[in-house]
Amino acid sequence: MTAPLERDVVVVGAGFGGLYALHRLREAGWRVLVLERGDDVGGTWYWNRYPGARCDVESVDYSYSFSAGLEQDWQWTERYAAQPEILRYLEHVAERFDLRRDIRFSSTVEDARFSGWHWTVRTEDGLTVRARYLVMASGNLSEPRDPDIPGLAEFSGQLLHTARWPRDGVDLTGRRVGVIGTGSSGTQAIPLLAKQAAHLTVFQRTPTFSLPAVNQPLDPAALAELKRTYPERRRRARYSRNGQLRAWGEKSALEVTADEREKEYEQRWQAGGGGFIGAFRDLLDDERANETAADFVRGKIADIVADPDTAAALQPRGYPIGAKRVTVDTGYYATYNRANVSLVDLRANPISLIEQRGVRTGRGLHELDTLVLATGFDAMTGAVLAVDIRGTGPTLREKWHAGPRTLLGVMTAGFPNLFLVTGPGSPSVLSNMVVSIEQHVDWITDLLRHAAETGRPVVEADVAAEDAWVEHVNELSARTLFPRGNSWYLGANVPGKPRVFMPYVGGVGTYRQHCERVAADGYPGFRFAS
Ligand code: NA7
Repeated sequence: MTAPLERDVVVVGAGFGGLYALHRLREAGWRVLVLERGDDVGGTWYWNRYPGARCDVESVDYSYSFSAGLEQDWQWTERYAAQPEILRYLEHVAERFDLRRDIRFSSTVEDARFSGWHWTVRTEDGLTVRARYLVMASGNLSEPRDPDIPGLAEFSGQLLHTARWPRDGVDLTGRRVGVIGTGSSGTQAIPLLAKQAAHLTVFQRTPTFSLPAVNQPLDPAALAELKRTYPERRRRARYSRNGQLRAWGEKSALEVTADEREKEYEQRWQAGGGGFIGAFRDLLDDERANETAADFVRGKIADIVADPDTAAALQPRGYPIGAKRVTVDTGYYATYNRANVSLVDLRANPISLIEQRGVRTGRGLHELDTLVLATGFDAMTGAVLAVDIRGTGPTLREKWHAGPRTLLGVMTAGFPNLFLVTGPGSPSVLSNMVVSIEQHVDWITDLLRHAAETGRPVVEADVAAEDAWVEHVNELSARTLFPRGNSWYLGANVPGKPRVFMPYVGGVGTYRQHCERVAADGYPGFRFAS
């Protein structure tokens, strides 16, 4: 057996989180090694190459703020950047900050053990690394899920998952294509698949509330002007509700007249993007307020979709808008007006079986050449638990069997010197991820400096502090409508996964201020030892 590599910190993942962790920790003087399962940088944006893949946060905000030079030099071309542009950006970051020399690619981490005050991390291909600290930057939406549908393996056509799209693309010209799933990935891919395929059949289980992106090219003059005020823009994003500069309505949807409400919704619909959900202060808290927004979107669907039965099947009912992540699309509903697109409502006609030649539902066999799975991810905990992590007591899989438990979403008791970047219990997927990633990595870096300076390098979350945080996170979400949808936020999309609302809903700014106070007070709730 070869001797293990020795480093100060092992980081798992080379997406937005891992790249910044490498840069920041290396600058702070630590010897860092990143282990990445892909063969290049990019994380989410390396894997999700399906047609239409695009970020639903505006590009000027969904980008690093740590380097003024980078910020000024990089030219985003669209309001919402598409996957190839974001991947080019991350490749540029890797070059610019000379990151690749400390990344080992094609390295899937299998297990990690804490003993002798160190983590020993092993990869599938037999590499062993010993490090004092382990940072999981493995992503929240990075373990793709295949649907549990009998017969999936029997399908003899081409089977694709949006999150594992072939690097060289796929030519669907002349093909009969089916898509299962109408979340963000499905709604982004469907309009483009429809343009290429001979026929597209969409298998829809739960209709989504989709909002128009109103994506557009960025005007260079406007971009230059924006860049002049970047520091202020970033500062505001860091202390905002979700890491984006959205105008959040201060009124209740129920205190204004129906006309005023309609006007506000219409204006936000026309402006595009997820800002719609901030039209009134109580849309995510009050069922009746929420219903007014849901009604508005259902009305839009009826206006756009020509066939009344199809429109009715596309209209979401029975859960609040926003409780499942709203999708942001380009031409999604209008796609159903195409002659080569059909919708199968799985609530009326469930899939009974996937066969060699296609998908069988209550409406018979839908013959397909290609089947696209847009069926999502084992979100938030999937990638962390894919690694067998053993601390000082039960394994992480055992500890989290009833749902994840963390202190601030950044550490979990019983696992000294293990850090999570944007883990469950932090704003994470409810925020602009880049803002949250930078905040977590900066905070972890400061904590490690504190540990080194005080000569107590072993740090662990205290169980009582963790219990209190978990309770606080649960209390906050229970006051909202978020737990009312069968969403991946709750783990509801994975059969058998405990139903726990995982992100912190209190807002990015509030969370950041809390973390700042914890650091300023000498990290209460965290125990340091030598
Ligand atoms: P999502 O949002 O989890 O969407 C997955 C979709 O696949 C959703 O419509 C599911 O329906 C559907 N699905 C999953 N399993 C099945 C089965 N067995 N049968 C039929 N339909 C199924 O994943 P995405 O990749 O679209 O987006 C994830 C996030 O990535 C997104 O929110 C952005 O933040 C980026 P369901 O709703 O469960 O009934």
